[in-house]
Parts: sequence; structure tokens; C-alpha cells
Amino acid sequence: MAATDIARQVGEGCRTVPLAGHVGFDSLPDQLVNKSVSQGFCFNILCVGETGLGKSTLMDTLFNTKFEGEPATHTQPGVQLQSNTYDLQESNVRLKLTIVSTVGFGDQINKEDSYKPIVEFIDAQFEAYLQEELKIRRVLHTYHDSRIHVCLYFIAPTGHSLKSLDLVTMKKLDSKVNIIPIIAKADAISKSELTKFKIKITSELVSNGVQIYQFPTDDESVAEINGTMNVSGSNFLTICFL
Ligand SMILES: Nc1nc2c(ncn2[C@@H]2O[C@H](COP(=O)(O)OP(=O)(O)OP(=O)(O)O)[C@@H](O)[C@H]2O)c(=O)[nH]1
Ligand SMILES: [Mg+2]
Repeated sequence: MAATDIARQVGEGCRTVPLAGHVGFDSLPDQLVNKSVSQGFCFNILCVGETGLGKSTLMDTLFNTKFEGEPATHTQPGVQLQSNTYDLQESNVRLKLTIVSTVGFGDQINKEDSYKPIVEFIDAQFEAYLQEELKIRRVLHTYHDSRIHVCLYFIAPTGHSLKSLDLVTMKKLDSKVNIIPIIAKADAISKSELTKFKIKITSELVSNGVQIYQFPTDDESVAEINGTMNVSGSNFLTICFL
């Protein structure tokens, strides 16, 4: 029924509101995009890796920003997690980015407990979110979700094999977070060594049952391309900044 018909039925004094724009379910995708853009996005990255492997450099390069932060010393008595949140904007899209870095990772003589602070940190973020969800009046749309979306695991470019610390830590984390292994400072070894190193690490991860991030293949439209990327090792990066 047209708006004018309704106005005629209700009476001539009835106020009619002109439409601000086109109305129809074909505008739903635009409405969703507008809503997401106005709310902004939230992304939390955990960088795990030994001191000086290039964690901060990769973050600065990825987001084309110079994030604050001093290089860590090698004299830390234990592993500490340092979390910083930044509000970034590219054109009209806002991003609340949280970068969590492991300070002092791999610097102790006894590395037995090095993974513990990381696991505790991840669990604490799950717990905080659960507590927010359990509230009678939850405000999840304004809640800062600090759960980790991805863990970038920096592997030292030894050209040999994974260290036990790397295997133990990845094994402890793989059920809690998406792990993307990265061979850091890959310019430190030759191309042929790098290929062998990557194959060696991949087989070590498989034989130790460490699950790394797999591109999702449950959506038909991307199943084929994601499946190919999983097989070709696109979920395992090599990084070098020359
Ligand atoms: N050759 C080479 N050097 C790199 C690369 N990435 C970073 N570096 C250098 O390595 C040094 C340490 O880099 P950072 O980014 O501070 O390393 P980090 O892991 O953040 O160090 P901490 O925060 O102290 O643990 C710097 O001098 C960088 O310029 C790389 O891919 N190749
Ligand atoms: Mg750093």
C-alpha cells in the first residue's frame, strides 16, 4: 500500500514522512557494511618469539606505523607479556589493534616454564570475555574483546631445526589460538637452506602433532583456493626486511 493511500485512510492532517532513500532488502549488504565501518574493527595479535627476532619490525611494517616500545634486554628473569592497544584509521575504517609481545622469551637458562605466562594470558582473556557474557546486563557491543585472534610464532633462522622451546610452546598454544609460524630474519640463510629449513620444520610440527592455522575450507566458495593454500604452505611465512 502506498504512503499516500495510508495518509488518505488515516486522515488528511496525517503527517507523511518522506523516505530518506531507497528501501528494500537489496540495501541490506550496504547497511551491514555501514554498521561495521561505523563500529570499527578489533584485532588482537600475539607475537611470540625470542628477543630481537624482529617482532616489532614486522608489526611496524604490517601496519605502516611506528609503534612505541623499547627493545628488550636479554637479562629478564622470566617471560612477561606486554600488551599495547592502538586506535588506527585508514580512510574511514577504524581499527582497534592490540599487540601483545613476549618480553624475555627464550632468555632464561631454565626455559621450562617459559610457555606458562603466555598460556595464562590467553586463558585470562577467555575468562574475562566469559565473565562479561555471564553478566545479566551485558554490553558486548562496547566491550573491548581482548581474546587473541592470531599468534605469530617467530622461529629463529638457524637453518637446522626447531628448538624444544618452540615445540613445547606451540604444542601448549595450538588448542587455544591460531598459530602462524614465521621464519624470522629469513635473509640470514640462503634460499636453498631456507626451503630445506621450512620442510624440516613442517615435518617436525606434523610429527609432534602441532596444529598450525589452516585456512577454512567449510565455505564452498573459498574451499578450493584455501585448500590449495593450506597444502602449499601459505599458512607458514618467511619474513625478511632488507
Ligand atoms: N636481517 C634482518 N634484520 C631484521 C629483520 N627484522 C628485524 N631486524 C633487525 O633486528 C633487530 C631487532 O628487531 P626488533 O623488531 O626490535 O626485534 P623484537 O623481536 O621486537 O625485539 P624485542 O622486542 O627486543 O624482543 C633490529 O635491529 C631490526 O632492524 C629481518 O627480517 N632481517
Ligand atoms: Mg620489540
